Amino acid sequence: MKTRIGMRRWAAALLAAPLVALIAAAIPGSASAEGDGGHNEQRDHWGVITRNTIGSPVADLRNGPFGTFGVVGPASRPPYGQGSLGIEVADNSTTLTPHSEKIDFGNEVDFYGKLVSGLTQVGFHVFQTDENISYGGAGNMPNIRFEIDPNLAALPTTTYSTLVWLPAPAPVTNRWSGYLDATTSGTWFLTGAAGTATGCNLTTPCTFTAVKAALNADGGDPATIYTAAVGKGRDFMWIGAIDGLRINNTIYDFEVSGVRQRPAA
Ligand SMILES: [Ca+2]
Ligand SMILES: [Ca+2]
Repeated sequence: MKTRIGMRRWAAALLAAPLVALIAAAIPGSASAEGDGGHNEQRDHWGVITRNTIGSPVADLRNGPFGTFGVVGPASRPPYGQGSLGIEVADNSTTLTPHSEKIDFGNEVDFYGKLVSGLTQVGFHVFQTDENISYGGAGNMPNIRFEIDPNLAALPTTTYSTLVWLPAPAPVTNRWSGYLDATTSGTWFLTGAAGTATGCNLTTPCTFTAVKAALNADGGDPATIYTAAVGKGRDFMWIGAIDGLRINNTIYDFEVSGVRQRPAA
């Protein structure tokens, strides 16, 4: 009986869906599937996080890069769609100390309040160049950053830290990498007091599993996410691109038209 009611509701929803879409398309200003950029827009909350950006770096939803010249096949084009997030950060262009720039391109809405312990899949594809390695070594790579409330019992007044992924050197240069899995490669650290308390700081970074365990060890209120971002700085000059950021079961496909969500295979 229950199944039959469920089926009827499902069938009714299926029949109603095209009608809703038609109405949405017909009413100016209504939220359609493509979105209208209005107040109820859910599609794309991604952009430069102003608080975390220093200097005048570039985070540009761009076409390509297609290359480097002479490279053919899948490594010569963005892994998803036609475009990517181009990042350009200089190392000596502000009057601040250090003089380097910083960029965070992220989302301050959709991850807010979610549990750090709920992060199971994280990673991206990168376009790394030999020039970037000459500027800062093989470890000169962009990062994934989650601003979080660490909620550590030992630090009751510490409500902010950034959980940062330091990728391992890119496996290939001057072309697109495959998927770089942040849960199994590179290291993670926490900024500020939470880094000191957990032992997962910039000097002694941890594996993904270890930093999650360190945040969980005290029990009580769990660590929660404020924002998610990809970014670079402040350290070395870096000019490259990122595409296919994965967070759990969603792939964020950076395109000129915006950030498209794709279900992870
Ligand atoms: Ca793309
Ligand atoms: Ca806790």
